[in-house]
Amino acid sequence: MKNIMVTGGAGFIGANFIRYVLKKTGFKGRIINYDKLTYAGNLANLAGISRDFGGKRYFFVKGDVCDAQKVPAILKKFDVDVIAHFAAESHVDRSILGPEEFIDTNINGTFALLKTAMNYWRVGGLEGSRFRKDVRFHHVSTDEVYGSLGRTGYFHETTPYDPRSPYSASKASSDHLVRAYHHTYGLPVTISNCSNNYGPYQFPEKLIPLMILNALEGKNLPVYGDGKNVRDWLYVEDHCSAVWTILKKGTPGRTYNVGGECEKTNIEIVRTLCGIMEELCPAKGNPAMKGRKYRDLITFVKDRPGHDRRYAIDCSRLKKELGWKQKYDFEKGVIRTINWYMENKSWIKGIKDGSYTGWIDRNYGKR
Ligand code: NAD
Ligand code: TDX
Repeated sequence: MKNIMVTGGAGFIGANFIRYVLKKTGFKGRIINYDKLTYAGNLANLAGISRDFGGKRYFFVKGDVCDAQKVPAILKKFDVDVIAHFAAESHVDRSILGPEEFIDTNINGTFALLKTAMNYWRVGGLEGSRFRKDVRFHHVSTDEVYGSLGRTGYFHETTPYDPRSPYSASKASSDHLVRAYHHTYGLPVTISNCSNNYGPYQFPEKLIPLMILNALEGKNLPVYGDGKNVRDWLYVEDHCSAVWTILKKGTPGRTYNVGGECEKTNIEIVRTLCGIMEELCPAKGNPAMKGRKYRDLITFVKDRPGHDRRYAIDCSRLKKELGWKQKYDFEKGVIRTINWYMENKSWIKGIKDGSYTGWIDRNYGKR
């Protein structure tokens, strides 16, 4: 791996992945962060990286994965040999309110990338395609493609797809396209299906950061339905190490499930967060709390339409075949996450006042 294009590298997981690869793996090549900078993309997620590696080993390019002119130009300009495809519309609630962008980016965007990667990496004609030996297309996907579980059982790599929200349907569709490009043309792809992530730089529309920020501001903590839906939680750095492991050791054409082996109901999560926050930043000392405890803010609200009841991942393939394992247990991960949100007030301010969307890369084009 010499030149890795990370799509969606200004988002939550993509930015953590770029940090992880440049700082923790010994990787000596270049990373090209290709991101459209939607509401979820924030170059402040990469501020230190840009300062330390910018223009030498880290490059940002603002662009849409659907752009049939720009993507090939970037692959050529940087001689990209690996694509780590994180870019997506990622929030289930938004997909319910407006699915169009999910279809455009998640399905058509992945299709456009596959076509371009194939054309750039192919050696010879379309019939019986052959590819450069050193290339890889890694597609980052979700456990939500498998549908919803009852009280028992796990999602395995062989579990039939049964997506139930516009978000998961769009991700399932993109997974099928990625696999089709492998089976039909031989494109060297790998796919990972991961459970719920949490950690630094997560946009505060998702459960954990939303609850932390609302609690700090003394606002209600909205729990959908009866709060008994179950998710399997993984600290984001463990997801990054999983993707890196798959890039290094994964078999082309293979899918790997990634999970925290940490099932919790939503209400358990919210109560745990409240408890840990009482220790780290007691409500008593928080003027916004006006004498209440964080737990008093918990409010049950109308359920999400079509709300999947339980997700649980069996990630034994990744552990047994590639030797990956999680490093962070839930308590350790959550303490790090709460501390990060308490210490990064200017990042939060940028999101709250909208100023984070004003970032542009003034050096691109001058390099
Ligand atoms: P995110 O919403 O935080 O970030 C998405 C990034 O993609 C943003 O920077 C955005 O600007 C960029 N983007 C969106 N549309 C684009 C387009 N058309 N062209 C280029 N860039 C575009 O998402 P995330 O939580 O970091 O998720 C990253 C990936 O991981 C997604 O593919 C998601 O489906 C998958 N995933 C997420 C989780 C999770 O818990 N967050 C779990 C499993 C899988
Ligand atoms: O305010 C809330 N209250 C609440 O009860 C929010 C935002 C969520 N929830 C519930 C809904 C879910 O059961 O918490 C659970 C987690 O919700 P989200 O953080 O929105 O995540 P989820 O819908 O599970 O999807 C996430 O994990 C899989 C990511 O957003 C996806 O991108 C990923 O593929």
